[in-house]
Amino acid sequence: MTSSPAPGPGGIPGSGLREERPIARLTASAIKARARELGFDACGIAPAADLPELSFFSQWLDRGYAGDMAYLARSAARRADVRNVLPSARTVIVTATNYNTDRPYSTESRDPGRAHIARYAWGDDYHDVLLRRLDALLAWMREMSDEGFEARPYVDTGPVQERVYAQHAGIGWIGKNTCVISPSLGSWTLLGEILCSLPLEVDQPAFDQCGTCTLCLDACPTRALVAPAVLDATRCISYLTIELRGVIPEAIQPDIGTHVYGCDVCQEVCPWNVVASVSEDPVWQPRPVWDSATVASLAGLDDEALEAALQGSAMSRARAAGLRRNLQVAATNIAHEPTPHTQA
Ligand code: B12
Ligand code: SF4
Repeated sequence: MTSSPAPGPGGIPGSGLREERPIARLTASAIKARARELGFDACGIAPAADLPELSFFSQWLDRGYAGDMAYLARSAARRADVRNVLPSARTVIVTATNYNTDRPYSTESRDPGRAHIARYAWGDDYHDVLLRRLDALLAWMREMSDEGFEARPYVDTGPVQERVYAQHAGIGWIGKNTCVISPSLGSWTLLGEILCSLPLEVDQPAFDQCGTCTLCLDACPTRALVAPAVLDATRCISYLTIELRGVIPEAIQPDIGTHVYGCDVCQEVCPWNVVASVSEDPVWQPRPVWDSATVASLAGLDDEALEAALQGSAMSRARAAGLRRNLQVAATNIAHEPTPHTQA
């Protein structure tokens, strides 16, 4: 994923030709404008520095909150600071992309058989979409730069604490639900970044605007948010339905309801998402198979149809077997749901 530095200024070696390159075209504001043209909804620049929130990560691991996500512990040293990933890094260019569509929230559903799938997974795989856009941004930066520089683009899977850099790039603050909340976009955004050796002008960090609100902590079906901005992933439906291999612990299964892939509840109840921006970008629009899906409709698909539906989607991470396990839990929960006659 490392991009090789572009040739420095001064011409094309051995050709006798001088390369024409106007100076100082690669400014922070030019990068942000280009990012918008490429489909990112926000872009900011954070310093590659000792940011105070970076230290929470090791405490979080020590408390066992990462569960079976062993890759997080394995890469802890690199995650502690982007300069452990790219020693020359001076700045982190952070992008946020709104993936929200106009469909209702899971918390608004009145159909007990409805299969809830996390909003970010309804369209194309965001890793591919955003990495392509970051590659395009980086290629443009190289064209515009008078000097060679080192850079690495990442979306989600890199050893980078993306939310911390997003906060320090002024994109939004880390909310009590741990999501980055932008005052203008809400929290339905996906992050991507370029670690960069250029000393670009950095932004002011975003400031916390959660105030006294605790709606997300109160609404979490599994009480995974153990304190403001502290998530015990082992209790989070997103972890249980996407990351966890094997059997979901029986005691927590009833609380999962009909969430069959990920969970959006702590964002759906957030006041900053009440009037959330909606994206018209075709890549985020729900695939017909997930739109209005029920547990029964998905359980009725054979393996071939399920694998085809997962192709090119972020849900391919769970694979058909994982989805079937989750559908089984959801079907049991529907069967145990009290009917209007048995309700007190
Ligand atoms: C592992 C992981 C998960 C895990 C753990 C999530 C978590 N909250 O830690 C699980 C599988 C549960 C998960 C779920 C989801 N994820 Co996820 N996940 C990641 C990943 C790969 C690493 C996150 C990480 O390092 N977690 C460890 C904790 C310590 O880090 P953190 O959440 O960033 O924590 C900050 C705060 O919690 C706070 N904090 C922590 N401890 C303390 C203590 C105190 C006292 C204080 C004040 C603050 C504080 O500061 C932390 C920074 O250190 C990132 C991508 C990346 N490379 O960063 C995506 C990422 C965070 N996930 C993302 C998404 C979209 C989701 C889901 C919405 C998907 C879904 N709908 O199911 C849910 C959201 C659940 C939630 N409320 O967080 C997006 C978030 C975008 C955004 N706007 O915030 C990211 C950034 C991926 C991306 N590239 O867009 N995810
Ligand atoms: S994603 Fe769902 S389970 Fe996880 S913290 Fe948010 S509300 Fe709780």
